[in-house]
Amino acid sequence: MRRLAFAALAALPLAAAAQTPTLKLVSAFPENSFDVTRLLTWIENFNAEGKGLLELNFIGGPKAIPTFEVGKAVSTGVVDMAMSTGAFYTNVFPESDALKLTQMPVAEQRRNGAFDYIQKVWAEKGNMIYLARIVEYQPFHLYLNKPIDKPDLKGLKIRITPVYRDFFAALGATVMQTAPGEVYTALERGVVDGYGWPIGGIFDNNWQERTKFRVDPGFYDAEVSLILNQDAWKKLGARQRDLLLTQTRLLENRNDYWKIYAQQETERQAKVGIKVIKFEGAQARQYVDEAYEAGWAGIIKVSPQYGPKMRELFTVKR
Ligand code: 173
Repeated sequence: MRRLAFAALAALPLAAAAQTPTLKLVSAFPENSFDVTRLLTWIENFNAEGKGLLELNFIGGPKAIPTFEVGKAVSTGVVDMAMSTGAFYTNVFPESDALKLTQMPVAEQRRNGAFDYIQKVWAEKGNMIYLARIVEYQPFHLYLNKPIDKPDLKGLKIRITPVYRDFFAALGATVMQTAPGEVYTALERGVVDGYGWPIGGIFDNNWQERTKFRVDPGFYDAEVSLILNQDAWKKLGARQRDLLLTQTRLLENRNDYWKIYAQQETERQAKVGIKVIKFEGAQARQYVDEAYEAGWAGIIKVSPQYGPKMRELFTVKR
């Protein structure tokens, strides 16, 4: 019996498994965030499909590589791949933050030329392959601990990333950048009066305990994507590339899920007593228009070369 078990074990392709080409992957979002849970399930499946051909090795979240360093790590090849958002790697190239401004689903971006243009800029300026957008339908919101009765943030200190900087600054806020991992402490210590974040995810790190109000409407669309170092891509063979494109696309094709998640998270916020400060009618329209105006002005200022074309490709004409 023991001999048999040993023989069976010896027959496993251990050496082959150890040699399977592997891409190192990190997340710029904290490990306990919902997107990461979803990513890990996907990786498990990827590795089952890719056995002997190509596998993914999840290294970790911001404890492995700090949130705002992840883009550099992918660009230079310290890691091969990452789940991140453009706002976290404006220190590689500033156009990265423009993806928050897309007004059509990524499926449409793949048809209207926007996706190809993103590929071009990401390769040229970031040494990156933009594989897939894996979060959509998640508008950003302003969350507050002090009430406001109009879109005026004078005297308020707000936690931001590049996503919100131009808009909240235009509304008069004093802004302070932190990684998601530092938001709770900033709220707890009263260092900030509020923060920007998408509709979903505030429960992942217990921010609901330190949040009184959400301001509606939301604005932009949160973008989280898979990016790959371009040199790593060049080293892959046809079958490996095919696996990578197929699997990342499968994940992207499930983005409709985020619509349900947005609804559930909205209800969950109401349940724990987070009150909604709601701008209506013309004031709401003005608020959202100002968000896009400030956002695009910021992008075009840092990228007169690509900004205007991105605006044209990312905007739905009304
Ligand atoms: O940290 C942030 O608020 C941020 O920029 C972001 C971007 C995309 C998804 C979630 C958060």
